[in-house]
Amino acid sequence: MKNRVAIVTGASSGIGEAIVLSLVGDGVKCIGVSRRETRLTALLDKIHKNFGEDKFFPLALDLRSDNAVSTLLSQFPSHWPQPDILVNNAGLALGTEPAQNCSLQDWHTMIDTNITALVNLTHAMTPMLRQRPRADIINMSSVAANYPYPGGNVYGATKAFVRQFSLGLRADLLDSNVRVTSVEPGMCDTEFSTVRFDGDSEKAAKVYEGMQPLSADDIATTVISILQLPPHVNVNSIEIMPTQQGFGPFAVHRRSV
Ligand code: 8X3
Repeated sequence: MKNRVAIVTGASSGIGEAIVLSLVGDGVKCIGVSRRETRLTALLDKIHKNFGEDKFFPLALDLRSDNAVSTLLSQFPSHWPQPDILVNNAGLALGTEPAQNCSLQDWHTMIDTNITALVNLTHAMTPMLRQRPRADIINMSSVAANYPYPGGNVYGATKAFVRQFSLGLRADLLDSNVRVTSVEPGMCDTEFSTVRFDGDSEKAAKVYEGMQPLSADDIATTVISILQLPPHVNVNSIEIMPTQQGFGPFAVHRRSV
């Protein structure tokens, strides 16, 4: 993994932060993108202390905004090789209400963050990645892409987009050295549920009560294992659930007789 350079979005917390720390620990230089400058600075300090200088380059950007991608491209550290790993991790869920009660603004925020920002960055990076002797795109999807559940509506649909877009990229990049993987985690104890419940951390904690969810480190370990596979091996998609999460029967709504 030495001499490789990664861009990780959503780098300031949770799965993104864990992936950055694992990559840097493995000798990969990381450009970490997040809207939260203070959190990125804290991560930079942590990396300086634990791994030394010139390993992490923080970029405080909102990838949903118009000029964000060109700003990102123009600010790569010029003494580093061009990036050859893209981890599209930034994403969020908002709410678990049934469709008829959802906020349209929340739906748009999920589409803008989980789809539009990811597509914008991938579109900009793909030509560059194709030029590298080897390259990887890791897209953070979800089990919600594969299994509908009540209240998952637009969140699940955005993650289904991420999974199918990843497979489509594989088809288009077949003649290159770029590998693409859709990573599809189940319940993972990060800020995910607190964000989903609009900052209500008590409600969020209940989601994981009495069971052991995945941790951000579990997902980072999975991502590193995928990246470490030999270049001729491509993991197309990988679904990961806590052992204590499973599947339910089909729901049937019966009319009262
Ligand atoms: C979220 C996974 O199982 O909490 O991406 O819906 S789950």
